[in-house]
Amino acid sequence: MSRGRAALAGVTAAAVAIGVAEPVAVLTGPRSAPLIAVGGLVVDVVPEPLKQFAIAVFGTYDKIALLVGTAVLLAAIAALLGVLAARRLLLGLAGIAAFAALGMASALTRAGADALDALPSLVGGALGALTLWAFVAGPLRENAGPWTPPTTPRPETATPAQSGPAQPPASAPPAVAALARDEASAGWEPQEPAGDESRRRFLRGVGLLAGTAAVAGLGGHWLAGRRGVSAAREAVRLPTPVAPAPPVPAGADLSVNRLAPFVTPNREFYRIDTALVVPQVDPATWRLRIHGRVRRPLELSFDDLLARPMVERHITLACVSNEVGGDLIGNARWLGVPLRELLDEVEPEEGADQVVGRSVDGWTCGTPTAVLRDGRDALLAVGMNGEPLPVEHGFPVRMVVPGLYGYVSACKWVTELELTSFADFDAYWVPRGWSAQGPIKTQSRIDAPRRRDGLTAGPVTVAGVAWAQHRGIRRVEVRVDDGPWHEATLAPTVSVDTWVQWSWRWDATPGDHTLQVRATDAAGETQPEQRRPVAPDGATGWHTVPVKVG
Ligand SMILES: Nc1nc2c(c(=O)[nH]1)N[C@H]1C(S)=C(S)[C@@H](COP(=O)(O)O)O[C@H]1N2
Ligand SMILES: [Mo]
Repeated sequence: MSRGRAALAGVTAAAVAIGVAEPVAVLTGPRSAPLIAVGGLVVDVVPEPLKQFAIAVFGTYDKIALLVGTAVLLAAIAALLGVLAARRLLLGLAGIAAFAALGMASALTRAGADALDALPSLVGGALGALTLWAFVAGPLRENAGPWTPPTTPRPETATPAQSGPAQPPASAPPAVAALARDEASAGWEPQEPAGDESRRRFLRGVGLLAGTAAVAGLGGHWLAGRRGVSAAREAVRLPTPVAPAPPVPAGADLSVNRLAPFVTPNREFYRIDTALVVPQVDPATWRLRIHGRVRRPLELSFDDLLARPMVERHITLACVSNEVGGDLIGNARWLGVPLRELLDEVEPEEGADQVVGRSVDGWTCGTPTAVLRDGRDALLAVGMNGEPLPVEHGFPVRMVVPGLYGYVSACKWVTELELTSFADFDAYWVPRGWSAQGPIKTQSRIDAPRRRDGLTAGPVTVAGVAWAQHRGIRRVEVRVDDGPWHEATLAPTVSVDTWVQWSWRWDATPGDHTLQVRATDAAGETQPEQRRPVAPDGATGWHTVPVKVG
């Protein structure tokens, strides 16, 4: 078997393994599919700098990049396994078994996994191994005899000694000629078909099996998608809040071209999480357990939650991984139950200084109990901008806490609140090098003009947003080319928990210039010039934008 064929056989076997696992995963849940399960394990174990690199390079496409990367790596290894198998079949089969075991182990170690989650990798591995065997030693192997005895009658008078393959008429087209030759040789040498026949059978096998893998994979994926919760989400009727959101003041939106809108539409809201497949949580079976160091543990259904008085608030959510000038920030109108009220009911014990939010997928965040009870509008949210939470933003229920980065507070698909202490428990990102405490740092961003925008000399509107959630913004200043600072005009905003838009009229002169912005919070604290990276507790520095004026 040539190396090329052996490699192709290996890749086909891997494709079969991954493809047929998909329809099985329709039964056991998308997170048990081998590619997703292993990818999820990779997300949890890759070193933080690499993850940062992925976020920086691929932006929010890091997940697709991870899956494509995993697939490419897998194909390379599978090709190698094919070559290995051609020499010693057992080695190739052992390689496939090792991969199946990895897939099974990954699926079984995910949060909330049960024994059935091993099934997709098991079935995939078995059929992948069967495929490899078929190519290397089974019916699809090189020089294997035909599957069914040839029906072509032998040429009447021919004997192996005196007659070669029958010759087609000289005028026959090449395909017919090839066919004639094949049939003849099949008739003559059942154990040793000509190289052409063998190659054709090999390629037919590859095509058929790869096609089956693709159909099974895509079909399974599609079916799994139909089992999602979008219908359940559409059926949710959100209650009217007893405390509606204060209206957005006229003028909060400066409506400058390229400036982020005051309220971020759900479709444009940034998304950050460790979930390779969006958890599909059925509100009918959803439960929230509030437990741990409390005197009166509480369990709520979705209907219990909806029956409670709801408040609606604009709150600006920000990610700790947001670089200076970055867009991992958004402002929405959230509808939910105040977490303060729920905590009052369960009566936390003294010293239970941390509330751990736990998602259905096992992700955790740790929020200071004191912050949740200090009177701010920390919400157990069910609505976002007038709709049930979008599935990727945590449907049916998530946390939203003004003033804290998402990684310590904004648990999506939340199913548990556990009262504990910071001394006793580290949430997901803490052992990975991020600070246990994550108050949002004061920041400001220039949205208009953008980097290297071509501008014409004369008046130019410089505009952007600034935020210091739960403290509020007092002042925003802009400067050009390290010149004097100019105070920008602040648009009205809803509350200290939301960002604020600002603008400044610049009389631009021809040439290359640098615009810079800095904000001061309501306590009089100005954001520091010193640039610090996002880890461990949020970037600092002034957003700087080079522009060209013609
Ligand atoms: N279950 C779960 N919730 C999560 C996360 C996660 O990885 N899993 N990431 C958090 C982080 S880091 C941020 S910044 C916010 C982002 O919320 P969004 O995706 O709705 O913008 O969600 C938080 N909630
Ligand atoms: Mo984040």
